[in-house]
Amino acid sequence: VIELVKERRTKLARKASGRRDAFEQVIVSNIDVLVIVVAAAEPPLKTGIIDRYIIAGIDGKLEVCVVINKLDIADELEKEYAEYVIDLYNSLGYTAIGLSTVTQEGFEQLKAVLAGKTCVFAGHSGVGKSSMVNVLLGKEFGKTAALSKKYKRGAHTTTGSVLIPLDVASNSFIVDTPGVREFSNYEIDPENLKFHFVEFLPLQEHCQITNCTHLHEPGCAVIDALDDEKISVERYTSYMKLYEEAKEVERKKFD
Ligand SMILES: Nc1nc2c(ncn2[C@@H]2O[C@H](COP(=O)(O)OP(=O)(O)OP(=O)(O)O)[C@@H](O)[C@H]2O)c(=O)[nH]1
Ligand SMILES: [Mg+2]
Ligand SMILES: [Zn+2]
Repeated sequence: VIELVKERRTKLARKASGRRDAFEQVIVSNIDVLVIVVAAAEPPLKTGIIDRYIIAGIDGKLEVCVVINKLDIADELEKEYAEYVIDLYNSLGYTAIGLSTVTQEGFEQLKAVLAGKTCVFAGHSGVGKSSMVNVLLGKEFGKTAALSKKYKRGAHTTTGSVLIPLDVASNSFIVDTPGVREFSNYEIDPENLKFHFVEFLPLQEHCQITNCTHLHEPGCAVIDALDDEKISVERYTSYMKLYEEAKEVERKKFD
């Protein structure tokens, strides 16, 4: 049989809700880099969605890059927080970049990530994914639109995923995707979740209890590291939240 459908090497997938059950929706496959786009302001920066995407990236065998856009409109506090978040993800080994499509700061660093790769831009609506594409192409390619005045949320301007050749000679492509209201991972095994948090991995062998969940056990090296501020409160909070969510899904399954 001639293989007409290429085997999926990598993927970005999420949980979608069907009429009866949740199912795995593959947003895009056979890409190299997941570029998670958030804004320093408008909409306000929250790290939870970054961690959800990182987990999807790990499961889909994707390289991960975190972009914090709209630095130009961030006030002092927002700028400080953006810097903190950039340092956090860089320290975890993910490339994190501060950006503005207005001042065009950060684009040299972004271009270095994109070179020779197929990348997907993903994130909330209105964070500036299509605006980034337009800056990279040097022309208005994708439609962009202001946030809704009333809700200060993205207007869901991009309606379908598009593959955009950035530099055919160097084999660089971007997939621009529609912004999401929220992002949920498909079927996380709660006991498997901890392996998606890279900073937990070198610590787990120092936990007193084998199979430690790092949530309540005595002599837990991850909780100790959290107390010593060696693990960020944001990342640990994401872990707790996602663990609870994954447990809840499991409970419902056996109901
Ligand atoms: N001040 C500022 N505004 C920006 C920046 N990047 C994008 N915007 C604005 O943010 C709004 C939304 O930008 P889009 O590029 O449409 O956002 P998107 O992420 O593609 O949104 P969806 O297609 O709905 O997912 C537009 O009004 C842009 O002009 C930036 O760096 N600074
Ligand atoms: Mg868009
Ligand atoms: Zn532990």
